Amino acid sequence: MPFRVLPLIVLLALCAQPAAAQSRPPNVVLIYADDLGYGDVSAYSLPRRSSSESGAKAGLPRRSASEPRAEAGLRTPNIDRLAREGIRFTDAHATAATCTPSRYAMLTGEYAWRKPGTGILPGNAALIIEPGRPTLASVFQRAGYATGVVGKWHLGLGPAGGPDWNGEIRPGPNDIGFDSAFIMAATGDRVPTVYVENRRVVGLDPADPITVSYGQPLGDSPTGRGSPNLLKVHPSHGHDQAIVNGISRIGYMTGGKAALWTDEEMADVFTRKATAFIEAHRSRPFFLFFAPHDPHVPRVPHPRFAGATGMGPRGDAIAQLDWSVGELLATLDRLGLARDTLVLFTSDNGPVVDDGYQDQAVEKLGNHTPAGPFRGGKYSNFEGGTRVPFVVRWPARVKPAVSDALISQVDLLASFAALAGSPLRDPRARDSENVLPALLGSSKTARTVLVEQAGTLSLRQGRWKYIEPGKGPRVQPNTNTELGNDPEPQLYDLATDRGERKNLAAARPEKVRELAALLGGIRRSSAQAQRPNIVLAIADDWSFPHAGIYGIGPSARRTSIVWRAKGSGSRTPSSPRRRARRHARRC
Ligand code: NG6
Ligand code: CA
Repeated sequence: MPFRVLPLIVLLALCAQPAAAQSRPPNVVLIYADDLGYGDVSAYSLPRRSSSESGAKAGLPRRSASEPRAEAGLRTPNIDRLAREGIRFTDAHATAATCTPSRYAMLTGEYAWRKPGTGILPGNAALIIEPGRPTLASVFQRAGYATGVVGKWHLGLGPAGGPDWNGEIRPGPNDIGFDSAFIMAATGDRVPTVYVENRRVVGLDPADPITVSYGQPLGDSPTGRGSPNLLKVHPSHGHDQAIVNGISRIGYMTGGKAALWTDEEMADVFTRKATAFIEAHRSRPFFLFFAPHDPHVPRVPHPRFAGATGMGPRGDAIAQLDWSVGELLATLDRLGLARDTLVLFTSDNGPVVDDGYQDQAVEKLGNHTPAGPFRGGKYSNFEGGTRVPFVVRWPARVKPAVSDALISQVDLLASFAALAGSPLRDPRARDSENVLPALLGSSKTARTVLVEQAGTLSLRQGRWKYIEPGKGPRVQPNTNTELGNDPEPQLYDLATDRGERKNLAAARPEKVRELAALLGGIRRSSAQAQRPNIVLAIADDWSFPHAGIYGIGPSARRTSIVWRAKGSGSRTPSSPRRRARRHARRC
């Protein structure tokens, strides 16, 4: 080889490699904890604080030693590592204060309150995401990613009427963009207590078919209500129907004995599946939606976590969750994928202490504040309902920081679509805003307004929070949650009152009116309203065209009408839109 050619080849090879590496989009791992509060992560309860957390911007005194802090027992070193190496967001929100609506909105880009039937689902509900609409998974799939979901689903399965647990379960995650799925149908406290892999119940013996009922009890199978002596974990409220693994649940179930899960092994099973997915797809871009069940009830962590925190099963389940996160991070490190993988850690709603089982969560809480400095928790209109831990790490692109940008999980669809290079243009995903610059740290701001969903709707705009009047109870006595319902409007200035203690509605009626009107506008906006219709009317002569304009009816206001006369040199009518509207009204 001539001497002159060699450096050229080396140079070309050097140039080619980084180019190829750069052109590969990042892997994305979305870790979605269940019922984990803002204050449950030690990076949030013992933080390097942002200006808004320290009160510096608002001119507040720094937090005093007497304010709540996580006690030494509850540490989340792996989630903290993500926060240290990435961006820790302080004003990021689940879209709702419970699971199903949060997951629905995050996956579809549509606020769940727009769609009836998206409340907390029973375990035998039909799939509530219609195949064909864009989802978090389908945008990655379209961009050539391998896509997978592991963990809690709670978005229903099967057609109207629910799934056939003994046959093929369709439609499900595989029909809305996931190449592979290993899930539980609903929650740990709801039957059926089995895993579903792609379209089948795992380990089902056809000779022992599953029957599920959310109405009548099935035969004379023991229940928590009738046979409390069979229980190792007792309910505190509800949860007194089918008994599986010594724990009574919501709903009745018979059969499927070989397929029943063991709660103590669930985190291991899901974590193994998640790390296997990463391993299997190490050589191509992948999107993994990893949705652990911890620390949702029933809290039955593996015995190796028993006593890990001194806070009883709730604390130990959080330690287990942190371990799962650590396993995923270690897998990325081992495979050399960490640098080019965006890991996003967050939670589906705020925290709850007693959610229906006598698991010592209340007794062993000590001075721990699961919702951090915020009021309320799961089920609540107050910030504790939706403001959750939210951390983004992507070593190749994202510099460690703390961000106060206002973000909702509903934004992940548009943002990840932009990240994957397949921008979203479907009006059904209209509530999703592309906040990628904030997620990657190049912008300090994201949304200007955000709707929070619990018993009623709230609107966030900058420092302001408006909670619309609601008829529900102020407190849920079973869970001891301040729900934030009030027949009067509520207005809080979160810059000076993040704990939502001082209702300013009476003092600032104009602000209440402004925010109520804004919320009303968002509520009324529809998919069609986002995109105008366009009618191109071409007149053959000067008579009004009868075809095309007829039938617009109520859509006339959002219809742009382009009026042209046929042929060159002819005049066009002076006010085509007004004439068209007048005509549409007559029709
Ligand atoms: C409630 C359950 C609660 C939990 C919740 C759903 C009772 C009394 N309470 O109805 O235990 O399962 O539903 O939680 O049944 S979520 O995180 O999936 O939204
Ligand atoms: Ca939840």
